This record gives sequence, structure tokens and C-alpha cells, in this order.
Amino acid sequence: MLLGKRWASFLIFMLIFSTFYSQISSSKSDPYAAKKKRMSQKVRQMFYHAYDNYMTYAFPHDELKPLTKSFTNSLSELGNLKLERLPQEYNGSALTLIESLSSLVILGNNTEFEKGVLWLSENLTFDVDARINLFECNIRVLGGLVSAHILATDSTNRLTKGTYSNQLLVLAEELGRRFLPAFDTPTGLPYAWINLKHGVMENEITETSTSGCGSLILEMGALSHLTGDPRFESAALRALRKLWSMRSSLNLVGTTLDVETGEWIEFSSGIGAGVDSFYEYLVKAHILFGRDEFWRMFQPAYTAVQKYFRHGPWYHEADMRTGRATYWQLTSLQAFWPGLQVLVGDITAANSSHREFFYVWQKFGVIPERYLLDHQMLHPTEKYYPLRPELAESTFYLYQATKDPWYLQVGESIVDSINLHTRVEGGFASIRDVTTMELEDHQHSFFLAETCKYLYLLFDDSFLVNRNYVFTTEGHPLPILSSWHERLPEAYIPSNWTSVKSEERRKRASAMSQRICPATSPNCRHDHEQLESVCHIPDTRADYRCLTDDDCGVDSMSCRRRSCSMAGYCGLWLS
Ligand code: DMJ
Repeated sequence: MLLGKRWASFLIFMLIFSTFYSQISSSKSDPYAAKKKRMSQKVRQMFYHAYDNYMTYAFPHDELKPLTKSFTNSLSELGNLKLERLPQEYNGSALTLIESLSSLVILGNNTEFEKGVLWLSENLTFDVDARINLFECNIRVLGGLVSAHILATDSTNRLTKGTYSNQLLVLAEELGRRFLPAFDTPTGLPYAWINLKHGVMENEITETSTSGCGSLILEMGALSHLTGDPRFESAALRALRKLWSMRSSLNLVGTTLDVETGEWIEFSSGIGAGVDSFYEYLVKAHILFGRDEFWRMFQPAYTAVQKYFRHGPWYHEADMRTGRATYWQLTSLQAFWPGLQVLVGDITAANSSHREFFYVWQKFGVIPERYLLDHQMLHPTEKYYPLRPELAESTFYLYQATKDPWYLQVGESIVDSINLHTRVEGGFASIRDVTTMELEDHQHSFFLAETCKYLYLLFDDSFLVNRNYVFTTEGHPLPILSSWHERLPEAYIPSNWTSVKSEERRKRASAMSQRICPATSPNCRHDHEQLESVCHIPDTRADYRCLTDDDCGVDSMSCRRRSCSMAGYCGLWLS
């Protein structure tokens, strides 16, 4: 099976570059143009409702409390970043402003972007006695600053001449330097927490998560490329290599580990909380830096996920040592996975999982934090929806890849439910309990960095035309630059792609899925029957939906009969 460099190269061209070109030619005859315009305006209004209220009632603190029209220094759980030239007791890092900068550029609001850039340039400092979470501060603050710096130096964004002279990069570099002591461990795996002024605190906890130490490479790598200081990239890379060396013989990783001993603490893992962006950063680092090493890690890691966690369109958790299922839960963070699958070309698998996530969204009105698949009920305590972006993110990627208008419908429905259930006079509030739609007084910064951004880009992707970006896990765009690449990708179209759906609407799916589970499994006795399912081999019905169990055939991994889910998808449901 032909995978690896050439295949990845093709995907880079196909999925990031070419979709945007086709957009230009089709724009004139786009039958959905009016709908897209109407919806993009609606999302624009949502963004400004959230942003303006933040600026009025919470800035320069971290995040808005929309019900009481007040603020929270939520990064203070991660540590307070004090602001210079402000009274001592006035803590906050203007987190939501930092997180909003790239969205402002995407919305074409260069004036507000410039105002924010200049304000941060003059007021933000990291010389504070504050204990922060390395991962959160990296994806939100460092990522926000690096991305905004790149956008500020892009002449198309036309900042007033002479106003910007790398102030955000200077701030980012300072923050990056303050991260470095966290990596000073026997293993090179960083502590989860660091004091920005004093470094690692005495008796600091040594437990961290896989995503906490395995998803730093985009921001820290970009910082090294921009500053010429290799220490940031080296530290993140060393940690990632160490983490990868700790994988099990099944190529699975756990969820938590000890940074001093390099031993796993939690062996059960999945694609959700604590692990998610580890996978995301392997593939995105390959795209951004063109380095084979990332692909060589990603490929077996992805294969193992599909083999051990995937169950029809769902993903459960499993023990990294045995591959045995542990928890049968859907979590809202998992909904980013179809977006990642689009990046690797596994469109069919992406489509089927995305539909199930959307089905759960529709069932509750929004997606709950945790849903127990084996009991078909909500998790007793994790019934909340904190305005998370993951389903919108995957919807955006799938629309880019397929141009299937169904994803526009999904986007519209997400926009409508967010407006219906979470919009209040003072902004957008999180939902505490999806069964009662009781609200919680918190508008997370990722609502502006990600949720609104992906919804807007779904309906108006003009920002992406003729430009190639990778979005960090927090939605901050980083450009794909040949100067950052070890080697430029070659354009290559593999011949062994499976085609799916109906013949007249050919879609391509990656060959990777075939390799994971070949159509004819050796332990399968049903030679006469058509095998499908986990192999993503086309289902009998062209639209991929099933009406009855008879549409579903036999699972090629287990030889068990599949059944038709409530949402109309084949799988090894709870039978
Ligand atoms: C974001 O902060 C990032 O996407 C992170 O990787 C996990 N998800 C949250 C928002 O849900």
C-alpha cells in the first residue's frame, strides 16, 4: 500500500491548496451564494455581540461573564498575567482580545485588529509571579500572539505604516523563554505548570497529560522559525519524541504520565480530553514544517486509533497496553476528529462520524460534554456545553473538502441553536445542563478564537483564497511557508484510492483505511458476503445511510453482523 510522503504530499495540495482554487471558479455560479452571505452576516453579528460585550464589561481581564456583565480572570486558574501600567490589583491578560485577533482579520476588521495589537504591545507583560498551565498558555496566548504577529506583518492586512515593529513577536519570544524551564526534567517532558517569574515551583506536580506535553510543536516551532532561536522548537520536539517513544506495542499512548519518571499514569485513552491535540499536532506539524518525522509518527498513531478505538462511526476509549475497550463514551471534544480526518483524506470516515456527532447535537439542541454510549444516556455530571467549537470545526473542514451543501445546513443549525440557547444581552453564556438549558456565567475565549471563526469560514472562506494556512488547535492560522519546510511537497495522485458514494459524485477516500482493515479479514468466515463497515468500503446505499439492519452487512474485523443506528448508520451497536 502506498502511503507516507508522496501520499501526504498529495493531501497537502489537494486538501489545503486546491479546494480554495476551485472556490474562485465556482463562486459565480454558486447556488448557495445567498444563503452563505446571509449566514456569514449572522455569524459576524454573533462574533461582535460576544466581542463588544467582552470589550465593554470584561477587557482587559481574561474572559466575560455574560450574565452578570462582569469579568473573570479565568487564566488565573492557569495564573494571572498582570498588566503593566495598571493598578496592582488589576489582574488579567486580555486573553479574549489575544484570542480574537486572528478572527478580526478574517472578518476584515483591520482597524480593530490594529487597535488590539497596539494595546497589547504597550500593556502586556509576562514578568509576573503567576503559575500558569503550559498547554493552555501555549495554545491561547503564545499561539494567539505568533499568529497575530504574522498577520500584522502581512501587507494585505494593511496596518498603519510605522505602527508595527514586531512588538507581538517580542512578547511571544519573552513568553517562550519563560516556558523553557518547564522542559528541564530528566525526560524532557515538560511540567504542566510553570511560574512565569520563578520557573518551576517547589514540589510542583509531576503529572501531565499527553496533549499537555505533545501539542506544543506548532506554536513553539513557529516561534523558532520567526526568531531564529532554535530552543523553542528543540524543547517541544524533544518532548514529542520522548512521548512517542513511550507508546505501547500497539502504537497507542495513554492519557496522563509522570514527567520525571516518564511512566504512564492513566493507561486508558481515546481521542478526546487529554489526548486530542497530540494527534492533531502530528499531522499539522507535518503539513506546516514538511518534516517526515511527524508523518512517521502520525501514520501508525492514526492507524492504531482507527483499529482500537473506532467502533462504526464512534470512538470509545481503550487500554493502550491491550487495546481492550475501557469507556464507551462520546465526548464533545472528540468532534474535532472528523476535521483531522479531512486533513489526512479519510473523508468517508470523517463524514460518518460527523453525522453521528451532529445527530447527538440535534438530539439535545447542543452537544453535551459527555454521553454514555453503552447506556445511551448523559453522563450524570458532565451535561454542560461550554460553547465548544469542535463540531463547527469539523463541519468547516468537511465542507471545504466536499462542497456538499448538507454541511451548510449543519452549520446553519449550529448557529441557530447557539443563538437560541446561549445568546443573552451581555454576550453568549455557556450551558450548564443541556437537559434544562440552564446557563452558566462564562463566555470562554475559544468561542471567539474558534467557534465563531469556523462558523464564519464555513460560509465565507474568502480569507483562505490563494492562501494556505494550518489552524492551530485553538484556531489561530499559521501560514504554510516553503521557507519553513525541510522539503517542498510533490504533487502526487495515488491510484489506489477508494471511491465512495454514487458514481456520478465520486469522492476520494484514503487508502489508509484499506490498510487498517482489509476487505477480506483472514478470520472472517463470511466469504460470500460483502464486507464493509470499519473498512469504509462503500455501504450498499449510495447515501451511506441505512434503513434497516439488512443494509448493514458484516463487520470485517469481528465478523459480527452490523446493525443500523438510530441516526441511520451501520455499526456494531450495543448488540
Ligand atoms: C480549545 O481550547 C482547543 O481546541 C483545545 O485543543 C481543546 N478544545 C478547546 C475548546 O473546546
